Amino acid sequence: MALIPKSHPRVKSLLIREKLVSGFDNGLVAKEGLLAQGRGEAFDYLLGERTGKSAKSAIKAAAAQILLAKLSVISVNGNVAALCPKEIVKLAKQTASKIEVNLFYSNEKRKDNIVKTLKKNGAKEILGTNPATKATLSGIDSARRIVDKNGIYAADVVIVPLEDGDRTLALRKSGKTVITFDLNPLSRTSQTANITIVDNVTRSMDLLIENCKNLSKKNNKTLEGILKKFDNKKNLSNSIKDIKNNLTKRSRFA
Ligand code: PTJ
Repeated sequence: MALIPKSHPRVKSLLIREKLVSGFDNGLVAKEGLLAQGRGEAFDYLLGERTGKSAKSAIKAAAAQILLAKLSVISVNGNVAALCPKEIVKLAKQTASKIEVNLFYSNEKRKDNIVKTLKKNGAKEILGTNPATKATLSGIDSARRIVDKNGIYAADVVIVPLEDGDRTLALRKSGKTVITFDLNPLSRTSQTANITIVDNVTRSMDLLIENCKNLSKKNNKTLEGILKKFDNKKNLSNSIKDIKNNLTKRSRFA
């Protein structure tokens, strides 16, 4: 950390990268997770590294959807555990959501490390490690098919930050509503989820918590109204336009 001066023009991005690197050193993040972060960084750059209007409306819709859920579950992978463990626990507490560890590159030791980190940040119950409550999600071949029967398997709303497209599709096919955070508006996950927050999870997780807190005072009719007005395809197309407009603006100064 000391190697990155506070005055560096790219300090925010570099510090996020450091979280991933220490997450890798501490056995939370898969090697491939570092590459996933790089892909995210590139899209973040194109988006202007800010939470745009489209991301804000997806965050509001996501909050309404989580508050309307019978059972919402936050799926945690290595990258998310390294980037925002405190916020995951805060979101779960604010919305009475469950937390489940679910890895693409499955590895028991890494799962244990993620559980320990979440507990250190205040989580009480974490699903996804008990073989006695294992269930299988159909239509998916990766390790992500193994879920907890009291968690993702039973959920009506699943929050899947930094996801791969296969499981999003499998979750949708099994009738669940999927909320994702993905900086790439073109990814299969982004295109398949019900609500896609095209933003860096490190910026938007706090905003989601804040929106959940504010909307928790509203009745179901108001929450349903927010959802009715939200159109994920249109919102994704606006995120793509945000990239295009940002590039147009930047090209004037090139
Ligand atoms: O810990 P595991 O084993 O479950 O593995 C996790 C990763 C992320 C490695 C795995 O799910 C994976 O390979 O994901 P993908 O297919 O690379 O997709 C990750 C998506 O997240 C990409 O579209 C990236 O652009 C996006 N992304 C990366 N970093 C961020 C991000 N989106 C939001 N915030 C970020 N910080």
